[in-house]
Amino acid sequence: MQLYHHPYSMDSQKVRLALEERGIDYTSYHVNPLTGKNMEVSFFRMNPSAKIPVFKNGSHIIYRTIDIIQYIDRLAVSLSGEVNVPGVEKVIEWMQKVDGWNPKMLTLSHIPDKYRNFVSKFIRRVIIARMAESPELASNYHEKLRDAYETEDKMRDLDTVQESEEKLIKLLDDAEMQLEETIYIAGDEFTLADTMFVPVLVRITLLNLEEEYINCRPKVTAYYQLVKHRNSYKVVIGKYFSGWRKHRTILKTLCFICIRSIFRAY
Ligand SMILES: N[C@@H](CCC(=O)N[C@@H](CS)C(=O)NCC(=O)O)C(=O)O
Repeated sequence: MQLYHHPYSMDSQKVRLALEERGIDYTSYHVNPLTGKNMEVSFFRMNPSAKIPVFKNGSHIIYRTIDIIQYIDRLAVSLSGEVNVPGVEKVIEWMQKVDGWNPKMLTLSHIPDKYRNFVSKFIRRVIIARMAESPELASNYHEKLRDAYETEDKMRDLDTVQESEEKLIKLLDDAEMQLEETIYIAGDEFTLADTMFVPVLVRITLLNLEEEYINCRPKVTAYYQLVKHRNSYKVVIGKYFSGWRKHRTILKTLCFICIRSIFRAY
């Protein structure tokens, strides 16, 4: 089994937490979308959406995060011979609710224009370079270029950013209410709904928005502290986000883009 992912991608974190929690071994491939690695022909041919994560088991390839997580669950159940836990509807309901929030707009709106434009321009150049290498994939690459321009337009529309913020607030308010009654997000056991929800909190931390979104919700704050003790959290998140490590990946990425831009090596 292979997972194509990146430590900073929220959806990748969801899948990796599920894999760790279920104790499933896999081969890990890092694909950094900020350096345009997701546009490389071999990856792009397998996955023309260029999005991560992608999970591969033999010839079976799964692209949607929620589908990957449900597949992992079925795999774990069949490996361990256990029957599914009760309360599964609540778990699915929460998984879908969390899946409904896309972090893209909120994230981009908190990156200074200067850096955002620099990275976006670099990615567009990478797409054009890969398109020249593989003209047979041109229409798919064109679609990614269109996406990139559309995202820039959306960023200028304050309503889109506000919509994303409102959706996040609703999700966190619902979580706060739920956590008044249960220890975890879909009951008193840690479930796949939690593996999906924790990365949302991690993204808020990464954007330095804890004060605004987390600390004002006491139940969510306590829950976040609790899940940080889990081994899956330490492996998937802690390893990359504790102290100076948080800055290392970002710095490495920016250096890569700077050097490639200087030498026009896309
Ligand atoms: N396939 C995912 C979406 C994943 C997604 O949006 N991934 C982001 C990173 S978290 C990505 O790969 N962005 C790069 C791009 O769009 O080119 C799903 O539908 O659940």
